[in-house]
Amino acid sequence: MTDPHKPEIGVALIGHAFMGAVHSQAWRTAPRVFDLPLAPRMSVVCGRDASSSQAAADKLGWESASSDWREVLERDDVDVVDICTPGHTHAEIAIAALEAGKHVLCEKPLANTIDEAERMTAAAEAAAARGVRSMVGFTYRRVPAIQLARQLVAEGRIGTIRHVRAQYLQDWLVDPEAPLSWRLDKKLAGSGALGDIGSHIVDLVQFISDERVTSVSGALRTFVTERPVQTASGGFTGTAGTERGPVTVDDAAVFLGDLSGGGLATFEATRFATGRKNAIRLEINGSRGSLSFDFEDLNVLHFLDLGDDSHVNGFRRIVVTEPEHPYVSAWWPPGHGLGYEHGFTHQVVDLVRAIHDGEDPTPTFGQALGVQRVLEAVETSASGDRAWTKVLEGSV
Ligand code: SOE
Repeated sequence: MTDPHKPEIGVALIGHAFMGAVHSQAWRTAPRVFDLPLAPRMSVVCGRDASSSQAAADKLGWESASSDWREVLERDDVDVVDICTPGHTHAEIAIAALEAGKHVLCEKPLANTIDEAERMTAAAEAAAARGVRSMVGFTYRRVPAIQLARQLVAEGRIGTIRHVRAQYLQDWLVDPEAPLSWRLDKKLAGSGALGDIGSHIVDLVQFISDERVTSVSGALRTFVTERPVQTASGGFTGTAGTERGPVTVDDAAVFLGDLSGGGLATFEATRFATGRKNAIRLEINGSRGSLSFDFEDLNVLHFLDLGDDSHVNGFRRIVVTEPEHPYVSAWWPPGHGLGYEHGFTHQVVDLVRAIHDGEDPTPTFGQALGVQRVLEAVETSASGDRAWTKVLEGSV
């Protein structure tokens, strides 16, 4: 049911596994919590299989189901195409959707190859000239504490950035018998920890600092090279049979980066950080102060101001749950805190507002291509003798 007093904006979701379910919750929730200028209508969910797509429609709240994304692009009740499929399908679906005049929200990483990402960016820029918008799902940008971190950097409160320490630590592959899912297949996922979670921290560092990673030196490692093939999907682990198959992506990526403002960054993205579940850890040291964040405590930002009197100088713990903080006032009374899913709702809110206002939402495909170029430079460095490798400039 949509708000009868507002013009509708019809949405199609392509892919209804883990990410599709999270995006569905965002589309359901956004108009109920935020005052949106357009009323999202959850028109259709699309997957490869008709009966599981219908089951997803019933469970996740979509009006109808389809097993043909091309047919979905022809529908008049679809204005936005939300792409939550594995990376190898992003380019074809996104480009066709943009050419059909549909706004696009595409999950990260933007694509599996630079060539795909460039073609997607060109299509997005051509579509923007016709008023068709596009956005990439680097959702963690919309965590209130991350927004506050960017604001503090922009206000000059930590001064010139010297060091960035960025980690994305998960442990869902520590067990060597964990199933071989699509995320471990280079043909489908493009890369492993590097693209899946390394892309998030590259984006976050560039977003918070408003600087670019200009060159890198990196190493990639696959610790477990063969696993039991996944038989039934269950989140990103699922169940496995007796057949075994090769892991064709990295389990972990570590790299150093030069920042355009003269600072030095270290990055670590791994699915083998035993005991760490979704620990996105960022620490930024500047000439006037420091910031520190950990997604496992996502309502908190630590901030040190070198200007404080020396006898009270130290990190202060800011609980980012107050009406003054980005997005928070629409939710619960002060102090009650947000979780993983809220960033996805904020993403939908910002996309719908941008479409209504005729503006290009961020992150753009061009910005995501910039992230992709960093990942490519890491792969180039890691495949040789880990030499410093320049990140190519330019959007397309
Ligand atoms: C799996 O590593 C994953 O689901 C990523 O693909 C998401 O982008 C991240 O939000 C959580 O972890």
